[in-house]
Amino acid sequence: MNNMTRISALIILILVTIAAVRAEDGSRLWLRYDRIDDPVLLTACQKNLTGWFIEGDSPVLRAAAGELERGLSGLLGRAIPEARSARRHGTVVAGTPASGKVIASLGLEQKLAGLGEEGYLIVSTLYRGKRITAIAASHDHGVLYGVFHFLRLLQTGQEITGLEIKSRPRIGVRLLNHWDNLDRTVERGYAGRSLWDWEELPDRLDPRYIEYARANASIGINGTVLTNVNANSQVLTDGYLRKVAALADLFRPYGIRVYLTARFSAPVEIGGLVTADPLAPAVIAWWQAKAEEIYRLIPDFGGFLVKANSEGQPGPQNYGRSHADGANLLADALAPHSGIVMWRAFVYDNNVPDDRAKQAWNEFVPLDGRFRENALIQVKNGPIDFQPREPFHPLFGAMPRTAMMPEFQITQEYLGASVHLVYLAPLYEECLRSDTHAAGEGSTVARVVDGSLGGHTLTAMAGVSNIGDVRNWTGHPFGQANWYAFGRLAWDPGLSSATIAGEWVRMTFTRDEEAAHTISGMMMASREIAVNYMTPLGLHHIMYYGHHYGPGPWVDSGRADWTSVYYHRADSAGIGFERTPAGSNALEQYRPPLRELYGRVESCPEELLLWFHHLPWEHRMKSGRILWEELCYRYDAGVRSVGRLRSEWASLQEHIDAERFSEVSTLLAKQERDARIWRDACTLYFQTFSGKPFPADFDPPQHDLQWYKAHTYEDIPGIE
Ligand code: BDP
Repeated sequence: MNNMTRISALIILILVTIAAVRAEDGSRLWLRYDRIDDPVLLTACQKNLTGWFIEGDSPVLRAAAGELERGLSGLLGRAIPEARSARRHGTVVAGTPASGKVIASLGLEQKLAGLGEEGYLIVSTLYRGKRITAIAASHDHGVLYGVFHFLRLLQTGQEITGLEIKSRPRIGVRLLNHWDNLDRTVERGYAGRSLWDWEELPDRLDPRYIEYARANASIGINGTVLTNVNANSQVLTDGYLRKVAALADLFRPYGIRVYLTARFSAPVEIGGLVTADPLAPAVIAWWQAKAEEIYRLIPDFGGFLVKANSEGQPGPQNYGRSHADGANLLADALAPHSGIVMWRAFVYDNNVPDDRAKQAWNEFVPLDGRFRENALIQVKNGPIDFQPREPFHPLFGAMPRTAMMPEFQITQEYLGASVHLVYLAPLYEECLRSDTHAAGEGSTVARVVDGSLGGHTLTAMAGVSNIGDVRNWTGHPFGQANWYAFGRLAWDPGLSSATIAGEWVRMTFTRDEEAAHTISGMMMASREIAVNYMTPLGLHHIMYYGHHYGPGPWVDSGRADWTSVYYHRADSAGIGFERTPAGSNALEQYRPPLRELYGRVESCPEELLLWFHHLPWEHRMKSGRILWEELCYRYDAGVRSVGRLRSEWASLQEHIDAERFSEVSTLLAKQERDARIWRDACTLYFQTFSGKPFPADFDPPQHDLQWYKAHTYEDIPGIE
């Protein structure tokens, strides 16, 4: 190569490298820290932010420092290294009163007292005559969270002067549940393989582990259950525990503890015992020794999550013992080390019950008051299984003497996998805001969960992760919003899904007001749209057997309460699951005002109508249409609305980078295609019962029912 060729090769290489670095592959999540693009705002921020420093030194404070440096330098468009003091106007000082003299001199102790270990203050104040921003907390973790909050203000284009912000989490334990297997497959995962590379751990530590920890810390998540609820006891063996310890070491500076799923039969499978009976002394001793072993390696290990006696998982009932006996066995082993047990209420009886929706309540309510202080019951948001819409689970508010935590699904098992744009925060919010009436009006699920209703101090919330090893973490670029929203709501269940969407869009896509407004609007509409084209009017569990992605209302074989016909109960007389006293009476598990509300056809919200009632096809709906027509209308409206989402997205081209613009466009096209399949398949199938023609303005299905029954999906990640 001559010199000229060398130089041009070098230039090309540099350009390619810059392009690659700038590639918008979504890997930076909402922590992009790109330079503020509004010149007026940028100048104002540069003027008001001249430097930063962290008072004190610890791994957590170093993580906070790293984030401040990275965030401020990126957002302000120039390198801003750590300053040595607060002698200039516009310095950001972060720390605790114990870690340095600036924060100590501000007299914030009183205000900080009520904010706990994770809460923080962000205040604009004067220090020796200079205007500074103080990010103060009682403990280092609070400082880290405060730093992320401050950066969020900049990322979302908010004021950074005159600040007087106070925040503390309303829920103590804010967890992701990974349904990740040791072979790196992910149950109901649609974003590639598990992040945890068990073969390489503990020797090689993938840099993404730190990225993962940063992302979680930025939204307040402080724990992660690394393994699937359908557990493998191998993870509790020495070799694996050392791998888990390596992850715990990496996550610790970001305030994240690790937890594991405990397979109830582990004492037999890896301990050589002949029984796992929770009352057997040898079993008790085994778990105690196991806990000691774990805490020797991981001093801040969080505890266990357990799925027992459900869908084939072993549990205490195998030995004639109760869920309380099982949970307490593990709780006692963990208690000396301050660990907790999260015992799931998602239980499937071996016998098919008269109504699957009643089972958890029936099994758990009699056990109220029998669980240890360090045990929580982890309850899915609804009584069936992460459906597009369910009423809140009646267990919330029904066990006042027990700590209850909700489990939401972030991965979209029943909501279009990583292909459909469905923003789930409205679903989470709907559940959290539901009034259980447990102690009169205003006894919302959020108040059960944050402990304020029952006076519980141990509080927690879990989200089943949608994260995998694909470059953008979640497959669908908008899947990131569900991870983000879960964390934000776990910190403050009172936040609105719209506020969260607004933040996320500005951090992830654009700060252009109009464009951000359009994207938030798309997100806010998306869940109801999916309900319409999948399971309108309270229908549920009519997905295809196995993959749950497409429609399968005809599924009628196998265990009854795993079939669709069990749930929709369509016949020539009508459709819907009668849960009033005239049917299964699941209604009885709700408090009287709700029994009345849901129990009467006239007052039952239409979106839950077929959840609680079996109604004739001719039933007159609020729209004036009969039920059959309304059903067709809803399915159709769902598909049309996806068309609207597509054109809204198309209008945003100039505001979105080419890579993500085209990725989302392609996904929306697929979503429309598959929403249409839902609509056509379900209306054709239900027509075989209603015997009625399609409404005049209803575009007839594109194929016959046989075609839909035989249809398979070749291009959906994670679906076979
Ligand atoms: C269902 C999933 C199944 C899970 C189960 C659970 O289909 O893969 O194992 O929930 O939550 O939704 O245990």
